[in-house]
Amino acid sequence: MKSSDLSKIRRAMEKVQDRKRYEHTLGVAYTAASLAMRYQVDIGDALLAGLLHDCAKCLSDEKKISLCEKHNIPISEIERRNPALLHSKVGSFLAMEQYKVTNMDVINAILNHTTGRPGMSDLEKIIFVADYIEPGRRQAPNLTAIRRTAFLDLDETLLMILGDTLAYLKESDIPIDRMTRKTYDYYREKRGEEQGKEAPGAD
Ligand code: DGI
Ligand code: FE
Ligand code: FE
Repeated sequence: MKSSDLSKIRRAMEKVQDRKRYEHTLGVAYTAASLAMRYQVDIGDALLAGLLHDCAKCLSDEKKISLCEKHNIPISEIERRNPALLHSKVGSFLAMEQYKVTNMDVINAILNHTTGRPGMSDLEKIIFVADYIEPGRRQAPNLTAIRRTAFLDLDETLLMILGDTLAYLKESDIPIDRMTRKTYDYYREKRGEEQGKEAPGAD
């Protein structure tokens, strides 16, 4: 991806997003680029996925639903009840159709940025994490520790974010998407297996 293409996409986001969302978009793109440097992921891919991750966020619920219906994108029961959840799915569709992104890792990073999924690539993890820790985010608990951990251990950071998100959703009585819990369980089990292997004397 040429830097002129990235500038074009940045300007497009400035047009389709309100000011606060655009500031968040820039924060995610640059935070993702920093994490890409740390974890040796392509910096251009991180910037592109960061810029586009919320490209469908400012569409109305009706528009998100009608785009899904028009293009045969399935809507789950929980998405129908919480159409805001659809912005990742619709965003990954628009990234392909409207912004002509062909790199499937970038598309998956957009698609999975809200709930995560088991077995994420490093780029997917980076966008998921950058979305939560970018400098403009202020309200989440434990941000200081999560930001520090992001530059030490990506899987541990996923667990911290997913744990806090699940707790927040439960507390607020907001229905939980099955994938959010599945992702949390997957990374908790993965950590358990890794710790089991590292334990002294374990065989
Ligand atoms: O689009 P952003 O606000 O930048 O961030 P995001 O795409 O991660 O969306 C954040 C919102 O998504 C936040 O309010 C929590 C919510 N969310 C995450 N997992 C779930 C969820 N909402 C529901 N209903 N169920 C989930 O499992
Ligand atoms: Fe989002
Ligand atoms: Fe976001």
